[in-house]
Amino acid sequence: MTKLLLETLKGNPGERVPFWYMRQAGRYLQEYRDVRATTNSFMEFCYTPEKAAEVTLQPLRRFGMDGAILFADILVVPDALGQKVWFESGVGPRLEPITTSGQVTALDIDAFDNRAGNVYKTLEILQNALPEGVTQLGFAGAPWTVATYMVEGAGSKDHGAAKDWGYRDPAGFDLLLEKLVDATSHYLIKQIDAGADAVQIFDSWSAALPEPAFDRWVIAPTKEIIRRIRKVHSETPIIGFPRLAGCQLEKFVDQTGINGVSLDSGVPLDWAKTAIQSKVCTQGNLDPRMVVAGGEMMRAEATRILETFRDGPHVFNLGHGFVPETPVAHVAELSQLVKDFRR
Ligand code: 1CP
Repeated sequence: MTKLLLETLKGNPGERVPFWYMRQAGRYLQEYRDVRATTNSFMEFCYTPEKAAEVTLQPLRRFGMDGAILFADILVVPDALGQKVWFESGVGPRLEPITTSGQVTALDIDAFDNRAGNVYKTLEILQNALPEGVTQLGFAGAPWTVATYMVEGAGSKDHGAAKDWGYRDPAGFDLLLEKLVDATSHYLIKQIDAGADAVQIFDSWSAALPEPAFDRWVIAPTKEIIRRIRKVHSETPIIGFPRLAGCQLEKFVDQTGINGVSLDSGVPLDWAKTAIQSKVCTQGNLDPRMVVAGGEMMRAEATRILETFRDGPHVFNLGHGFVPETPVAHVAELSQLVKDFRR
């Protein structure tokens, strides 16, 4: 059976527009909360293949998405490199900050698979458990976004610590990004080996970087990761998500050689149809808060997205992840609307 999402990412759209949602697994689902409650630490939860595979499948049973996104987190990479990572409830991710080149050198790529091997095992379980026709998506955070957490030691609003390091000591900061390029390329190649049909690189914090920084910290590392993956898996589609990159999106597409781009909700549709979809597959971009609200606004905007991109390859998705308070009934209604739409 052909995989509609995979074919669409390769530039061969079918009769229907495939869909999946960022954070389709997560706290808005009772069954996720039930499994989550059986493990204390979030990282340990990510590293328990049976549980991670189960929560990957849960949203598909309810809503019939065309894609199953591996359940893990972007912070697996620093954790597997040996940085201490933990999640504090009500606060979010915490890390022991890395601020010197000495600490970067100490990050140990040779031991990476001791921890990340659990994630490959999740994908192996899913290979046998996935419904027919469903595309398996792997993912990783992009080096810049992962670096913001590694340097700050937590999530941050302005990524001040990472920027300060990069602007004061560009060569030193490059060492960290290079280490992340090595780890992330390896990690994504191993995910594809273990069954991922396509992979997404999340650059959630690529917003508001000045042009030279965007070129050096977003485009260059992403381009290098893509080059390394293609050397081994030349046919596997790669989706980029330089969130809130605005008009830098166009050069991101031209210079990285990415196969698909996930659009945040602020990207104007007609512009993206001309500037992006004419070159690669587009994905997105319903505002997740519209699914919280539901109703006519949600239906109208979802339909506008489907109609704008109907003539080329497009994957229906959100502009960012579901929030925990999203009503399940709204997700069900949205999913039916997308499934019923014909190109
Ligand atoms: O138990 C919980 O519900 C904790 C919430 C949660 C979940 C469900 C976290 C903590 N991570 C995840 C899983 C996750 N994270 C997935 C797989 C599940 C799916 O999408 O269905 C993916 C792809 C991610 C990716 C991720 N993690 C990103 C990139 C995408 C984005 O949201 O921008 C980022 C930035 C993270 C870091 C992270 N993980 C979790 C939290 C609370 C955060 C911090 C976010 C912040 O700094 O605002």
